Amino acid sequence: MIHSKSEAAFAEAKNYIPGGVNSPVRSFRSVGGVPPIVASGKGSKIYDIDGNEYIDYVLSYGPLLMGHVPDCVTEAIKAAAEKGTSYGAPTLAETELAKLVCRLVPSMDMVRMVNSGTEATMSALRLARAYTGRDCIVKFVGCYHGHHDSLLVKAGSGATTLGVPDSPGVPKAVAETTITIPFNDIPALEKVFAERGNEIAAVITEPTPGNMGLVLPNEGFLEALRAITKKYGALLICDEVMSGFRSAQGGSQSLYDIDPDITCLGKVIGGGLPVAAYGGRKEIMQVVAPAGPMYQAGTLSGNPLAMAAGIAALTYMEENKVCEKIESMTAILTGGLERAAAAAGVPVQIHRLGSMFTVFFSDKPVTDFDSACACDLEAFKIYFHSMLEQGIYLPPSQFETNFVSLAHSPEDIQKTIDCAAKAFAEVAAARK
Ligand code: KE4
Repeated sequence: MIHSKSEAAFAEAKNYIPGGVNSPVRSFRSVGGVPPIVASGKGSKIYDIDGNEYIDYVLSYGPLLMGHVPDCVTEAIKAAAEKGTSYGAPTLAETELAKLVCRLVPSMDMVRMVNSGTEATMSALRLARAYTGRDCIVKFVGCYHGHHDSLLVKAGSGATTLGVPDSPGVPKAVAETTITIPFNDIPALEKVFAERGNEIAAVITEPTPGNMGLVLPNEGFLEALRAITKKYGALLICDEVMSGFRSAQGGSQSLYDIDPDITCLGKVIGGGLPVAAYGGRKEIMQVVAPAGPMYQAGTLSGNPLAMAAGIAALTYMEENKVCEKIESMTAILTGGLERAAAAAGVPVQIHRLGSMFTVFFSDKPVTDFDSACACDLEAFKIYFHSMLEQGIYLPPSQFETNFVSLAHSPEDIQKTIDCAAKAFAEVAAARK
């Protein structure tokens, strides 16, 4: 593949944007090389400015459930744009999307729209602190909930990818109110609550973490989490920004039958435009201004373009049973990847949930941050670049999750498996 135009464009971008990107993981910093500069996307494909075509498993890190520019979303955005892009006033579309979200995620009686997952989790924390009158929060090492101070502590995703899970700039006083424990570690959870239970406002977790790669909860872990938070009067915040409408139509809380007090959503809810949300039981959400005293606001929150895109995406998803269809396609893909890795003699752990999956380069189970970090990152690099050069665009980090869309065809899946067979063979050869 030729990448000369991307190389030149990326060099220029770095003169004006830190690292040349507006979000660190896009920089390829951890895998090396120059990221293709994307010119367009359609369906399951993206095209870079050198004219290369890729089957896309990043899909904007989750939002594009139907693939790039599905007609249902594009038409809705065009129609909304012709009427107006933002008003700073209430609109019918905001209530329509709120009602749709509350129906699809029954633990949410009410919901507030914001513009990013970071805003959603930041606001959810403030709400938990306001509702309980307590200051401390508990998070799990390797879970990523966005880049605000309280949660950028032992965070996953780009923070781990770039080796800065505890970012400079987070005040010590703030970090001290954030208690971190390993995911899937019930004894550690019980110890923290025994020692500081009456200080803890909430536990926030990705119920099925996707930011250390896709790591699944052990049997009984989420149930124990729900029980102990109830026992001590702490709130349970499920951060489903990634897993919402991805692990299942009702999110991971529907798969594990967990009833959180607050849920955060993002990505798919906006159909590719900036929408995120936090919501939960009415008695909790009534604390949010102007109904209650907890302040949170946003100039572009609930803007008409994003609402139109979200309504179109979620409506199409529900009416066409999209989640089920993509799940079965994803299972075919991961089955093929497992067979290809075995044939090449490369030990991998492949985790799949709904339309999300991660290939961990490890010969041991991956159940938390430490076991994810023990993966063979050199092997991942070889696999990643081999796939990229063959026209398969994967998230450029072992600590990310891959996504499949409705637009991924059986031919795309088979090509991906065939390319992976070659990539695994390159990994095996490099080990000799
Ligand atoms: P944003 O602020 O990036 O919209 O959402 C933050 C966030 C919150 N919670 C979860 C579970 C998330 O996965 C995210 C963001 N996910 C990453 C992908 N691992 C976004 C990619 C990026 O940082 O560019």
